[in-house]
Amino acid sequence: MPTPAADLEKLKADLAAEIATAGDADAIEKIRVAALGRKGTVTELMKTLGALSPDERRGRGAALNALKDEVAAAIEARAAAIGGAALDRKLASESVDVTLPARPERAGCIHPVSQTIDEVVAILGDIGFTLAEGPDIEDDWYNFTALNIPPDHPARQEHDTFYLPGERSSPGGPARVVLRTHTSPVQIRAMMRAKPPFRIIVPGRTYRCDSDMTHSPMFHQVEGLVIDEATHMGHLKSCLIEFCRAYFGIENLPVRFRASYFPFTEPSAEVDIGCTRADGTLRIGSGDGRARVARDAHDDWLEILGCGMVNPKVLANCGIDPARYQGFAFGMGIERIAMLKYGIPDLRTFYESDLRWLRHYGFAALAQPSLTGGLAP
Ligand code: 2U9
Repeated sequence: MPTPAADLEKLKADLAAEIATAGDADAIEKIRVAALGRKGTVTELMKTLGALSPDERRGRGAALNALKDEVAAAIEARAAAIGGAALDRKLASESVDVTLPARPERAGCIHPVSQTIDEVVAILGDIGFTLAEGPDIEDDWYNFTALNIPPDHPARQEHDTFYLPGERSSPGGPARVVLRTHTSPVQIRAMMRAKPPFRIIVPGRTYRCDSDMTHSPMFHQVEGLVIDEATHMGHLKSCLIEFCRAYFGIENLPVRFRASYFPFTEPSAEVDIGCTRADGTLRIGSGDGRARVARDAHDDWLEILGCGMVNPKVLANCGIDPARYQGFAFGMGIERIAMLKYGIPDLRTFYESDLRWLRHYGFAALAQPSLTGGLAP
C-alpha cells in the first residue's frame, strides 16, 4: 500500500500533467476548481488534518500546504502562458491601418466662469493689477472684523454665512471658522504681509447661504484693491469706467457712480452701466447696433459692481498708517457679469454640469481673451 507521502507525490504529478496539457483559459480554470476549489481534491485533503494527532498533523500539514502552493503556482504560470499565447495570436492576426483618418474628437470647452475670470484678469492686468489668491476657509476676523463689519451685521448671522465647527487663533484672538463670504480676506492678508503700494485683483470662489435664479450658495467674485500714497476717487472712477467699457467692448458705454454704503469703504458707491429694455429685451449700452458710439441712447441703468475708498479703519486694522496711505477697492460677481455679457438667464445652470449647456455657452479651448474684452479675433 502506498505511503501517504507517495499519495501526495502522485496527486502532484497527475495535476502537473493536467496543467501542462490545458489548452485554454476555461480548461485551466476547471483544473483550479477541481484541485483548489471549495470541494477540490487538495482542499478535501486539508480537511482530513483535523482527525490526525498533533505530530502527524504537523508533517502532513506542511506537505499539503507545499502541494497547495506548488499547484497554485503551476496553474498561475500556465494561465499566464495561455493568455500570452492568445495575445500573440491576436497581434499576429490583426493589423493597425495607420493611414486611417483620426476619429472626429469632441473638443472640450472653457466654462463661462473661467472665461470671464480670464477676461477680467486680462483687462485689469493691463491696467497694472497683479493676481492674489487665498484660502476658501477663513475665520471671522479676516472675513468680517478686519473689514470693519460690526458684530451685529446681518452678513454675520448663521443663516447668511456657512460656519464650520470650532475656533482658531487669529490676530484678534480666538475666531470662528467660516467659508469666506467674499474674497476681501485675501486683501487683508496681503496688507498684513507686505508694505504698500499694492494693486491686486483677487478672483475666487465665495460662499453664502442663498439659492435662487440669481444666487447660488457658491459663486465667484473678483475684487480689486489699490493702496498708495496719493490715490483718490478720480483714480477709482477712471479705472472702473475703463474696465466696464473694455469688458463689454463698448467704447462710450455710459457708466455712473451712485452713492452707497459698505463698512469697508468710505465713501462707497455702486456702479451702473447704461442699458435698454426695449421689447422686454435687456441690452447693454444703447442696444441699437450703435452702442459703440451712441452715448445717450440708453433708457435705463443696470448695477454691475460696488466700490469705494478703503475705510481708514481697515487700513489701521492691517497695520497700515492711514495718515500716509489710502486707496480704493471694488468687487463684482463673476457669474452676474458673465450672465449680462453672454445672455445667460439662470445662475443655477452654471453648476449643473450639463454638456449641452457648456457647448452652447462655453468657449473654444484655445480662444484667448483680448485686452478689450471678448475674444481676440
Ligand atoms: C478691502 C477693503 C475693501 C471690496 C468691495 C464691494 C465694494 C462690493 C459686491 C459686489 C457684488 C460683492 O459679489 S457681490 O455681492 N462687492 O460691492 N466690494 S468694495 O472692498 C474691499 C475689499 C477689501 C481690504
